[in-house]
Amino acid sequence: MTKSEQLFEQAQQVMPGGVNSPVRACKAVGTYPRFIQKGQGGHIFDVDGQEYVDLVCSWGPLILGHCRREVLEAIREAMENGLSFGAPTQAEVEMAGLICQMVPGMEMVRMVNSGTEAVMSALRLARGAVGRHKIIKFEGCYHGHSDSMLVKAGSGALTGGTPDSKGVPPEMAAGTLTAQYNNLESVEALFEANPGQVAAVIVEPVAANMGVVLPEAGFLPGLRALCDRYGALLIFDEVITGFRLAAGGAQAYWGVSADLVTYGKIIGGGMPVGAYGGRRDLMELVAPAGPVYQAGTLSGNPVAMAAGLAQLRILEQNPQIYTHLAEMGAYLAKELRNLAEKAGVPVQVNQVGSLLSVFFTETPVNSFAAAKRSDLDRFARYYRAMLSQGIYVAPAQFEAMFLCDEHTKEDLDQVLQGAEYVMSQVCKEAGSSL
Ligand code: HOZ
Repeated sequence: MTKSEQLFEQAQQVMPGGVNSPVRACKAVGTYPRFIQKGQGGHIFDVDGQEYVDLVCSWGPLILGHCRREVLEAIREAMENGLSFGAPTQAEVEMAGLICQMVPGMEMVRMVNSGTEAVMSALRLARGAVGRHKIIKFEGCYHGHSDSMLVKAGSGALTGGTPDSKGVPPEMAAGTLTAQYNNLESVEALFEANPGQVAAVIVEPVAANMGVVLPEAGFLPGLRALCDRYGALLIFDEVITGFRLAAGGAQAYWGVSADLVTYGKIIGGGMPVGAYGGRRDLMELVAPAGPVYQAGTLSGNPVAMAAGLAQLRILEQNPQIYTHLAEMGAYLAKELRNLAEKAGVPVQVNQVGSLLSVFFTETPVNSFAAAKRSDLDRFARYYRAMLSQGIYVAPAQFEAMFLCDEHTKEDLDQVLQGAEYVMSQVCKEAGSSL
C-alpha cells in the first residue's frame, strides 16, 4: 500500500469522502488521490516520492508555477509583520489599485476569501442594484457552491452527479434560470418569459467547469447586448480566466465589457482569496458605502495580499508570459490532436491560451450537451495511465488543464510522450487494466 493510500484511508475516517473538496477524491477516475508533499516550478511531488508534471497548478492560480521566489519572499516579509489584523492595510489599497489598473472597466474592488464568496456577493449586489431577483446562469457553468448557484452546476457537482444539490431551498433555486452556453436564443427566451425580473446574467466567459468550452464568435457580445436590452447586469465569473487569459482577463481577451467581475484563487498566487469589482456606481452600493451588506474579517488578509500582489506585478510587467503560455497551449493542443488521431482515438482538444481539455468524443465540443457525450470510462483510463507516466491532469473529464510559465518544452514533450503511450496502449482498447 502506498503512503497516499494509507493517508486516504485515514482521511476517510475523519473527513467526508476523505477530502476537503470533492473532485480531488478521484472517485470519477477510479483511483485514490495522490497526497502532495511539495511543488517546484511546473512539477509536484507526492508523499511516495513520485514526481509529476503538474497540469493542474492548483486549479489555475499558479500562473507562475510553484514556489516562485518573488511570491515566497513577499509572503515571508508580510508574515513577519503579523498574519491578520481585521483592519485596513496598505497592501489592500495597492492590490485594489493594481486590479483597477490591469482590468478594463474595473473602477472599484472588494476583496473576499474565495470565488464562491465573490459570486455570492456580486449576485446580491446585482439584485440590490437592479431591484430584481432572478439570475440567469448557464448549464454546466460553475460559480462556487452558494445555494443559488448549485443549479445545473458544473465541476465537482457535475462529476459527482449532483448538479442540483440537496439542501438548496427550492425558493433559492427558483430564482436561478438556466440557459444553454453558446446559445443566445435560450437567454433571450428566459428574458422574455420573465419580464422585468432578471437582475443579471452570470457567465464563465470561457466555460471551464464542463471541461474547457470556448465562447463562439458573437456569444459574449450577444450577452452584452441582451443584458443592455433587458436592463440586466452582465457578470463575468473570471475565477479561471482572470489574469490567466490576459493581464486584463477575458474582458480584454474577447473585447467585451462586463458590469461586474468575480475572481477567486486566481488573484492570490496560491493563497486563499477572492474579489469582486466593476463599475463605480455599482460598487458604491456595497456597505459601508451603500446598502448592500457584505463583510469578512480575513478579507484583504495581508499575507494573501502580499502573495497576490507579487504575482500580479510580475504579470503586469512581463506581457511575454502570456505569449509563452499561449504558445505552449497551442503546441500541446496540436500535438495531442495529432497523436490521438495516429492512435485512432476520437478526441476533441479545446484550448485557449494556457487552458485546455481533452474530451473523449467524436463531435466538436461547443456546448454542455456535447461535453456530456464524452466517454467517461475512457477518460478514467487516460487519467490513471497519465499518472503512471508522471503526468498530473485534473481527475475529471469536466475540468480544465492549466499550464504555468515555469513549464518547459521538455515538460510538454514528456506530456506528449506519455500521452502517445496512453492513447495508443490504454485509451484505444476497452477494458485495459490500468
Ligand atoms: N472545484 C474546483 C475545480 N473546478 C476545485 C477543485 C479542488 O480544489 O478540489
